Amino acid sequence: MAMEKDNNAGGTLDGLPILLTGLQPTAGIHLGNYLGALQNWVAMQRDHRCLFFISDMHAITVPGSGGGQLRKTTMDCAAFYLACGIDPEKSCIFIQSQVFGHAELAWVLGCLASVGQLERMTQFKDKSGHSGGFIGAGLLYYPILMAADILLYNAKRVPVGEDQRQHLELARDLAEKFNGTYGAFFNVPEAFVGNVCARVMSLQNPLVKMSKSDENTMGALFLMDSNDKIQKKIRTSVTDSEGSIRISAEKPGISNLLHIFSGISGDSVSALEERYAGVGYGQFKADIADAIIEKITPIRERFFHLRREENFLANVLEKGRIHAQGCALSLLDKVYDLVGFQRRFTEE
Ligand code: ATP
Ligand code: LTN
Repeated sequence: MAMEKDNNAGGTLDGLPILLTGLQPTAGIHLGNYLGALQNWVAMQRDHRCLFFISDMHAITVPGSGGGQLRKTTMDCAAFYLACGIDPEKSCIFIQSQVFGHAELAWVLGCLASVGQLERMTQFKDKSGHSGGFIGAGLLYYPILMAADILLYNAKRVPVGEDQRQHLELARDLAEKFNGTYGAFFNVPEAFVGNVCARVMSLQNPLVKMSKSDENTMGALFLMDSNDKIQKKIRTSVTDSEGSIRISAEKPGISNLLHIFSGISGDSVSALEERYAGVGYGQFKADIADAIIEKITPIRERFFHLRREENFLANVLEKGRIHAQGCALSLLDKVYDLVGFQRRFTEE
């Protein structure tokens, strides 16, 4: 993971596209996060220069998520990255709040965004609607911080699920606005919305996405769930009474299970439809649960092992922090220069 901090023009580094993405450490990692994000990130390490970070600064926009719990879930998240196959020898892994520059660049970008633009964000509307009366300014500012995360490393590709696409659009917009205002500087990042699992749906309500914040805990399947719990969640997942296993808009529950099965097994949805023609839902669900358990068990074991290896984890994150900080400061200096801020005379 030898990245030269000044060598990232045009969103590439050493001839490879720079890829950046992150997860919020708000709770456990669920199957949507794994199939829609982590599993794909692992494969992307082959042909990208990757930065994977833990967006703890975003996490505090959710009321009650800070403090000791955040400290713990941040380390859980780091351990999950490694357990799922992110390789610290190939990729830079770091914690957002440990790198100076994210909040600073967010300030500069925020001065180019309109409040109306932020108020129109779907996630802001959803989350502020469920906020119980208090709408934190951080919730409104969240997409600007996300734009700063991306632009601070001049990332070219940003893998995100469907739910984050609108935020990516804002990041693109702000890159263009900055370039138009202060001179061409930022690469305009591209969203990288993956495969059929870009939107894994709730097991209890297949019309909404599987989410950590779902009040119905049977709707989300967490990588930390016991095998019994996995079997139970899949067995009780909502389907229909038609009895055929095929993709259809009228069969959101079965369609979701087929997508999950395909994401876990690597088999195409049509191959699965063929294999399960005439098979009952009970058997289908039992096979999915088995496939999930087979895939998740080694990840869970690696996770627990890594969580006990505190020094190893801390060293990986420190190495990532040092690298990310070098890139971030170098880029921020150039941004400050273009904006017209006075130069610092000391090297950090
Ligand atoms: P929350 O419930 O708080 O909104 P979340 O479960 O959506 O959280 P995030 O941390 O916001 O999780 O998302 C992490 C990554 O996982 C993002 O790239 C996101 O797009 C992806 N992701 C989240 N939920 C799903 C899902 N149901 N299907 C596919 N990808 C998902
Ligand atoms: N908002 C994202 C997490 C996130 C992110 C980013 C993803 C924060 N900053 C930059 C990609 C690039 C989420 O909730 N999934």
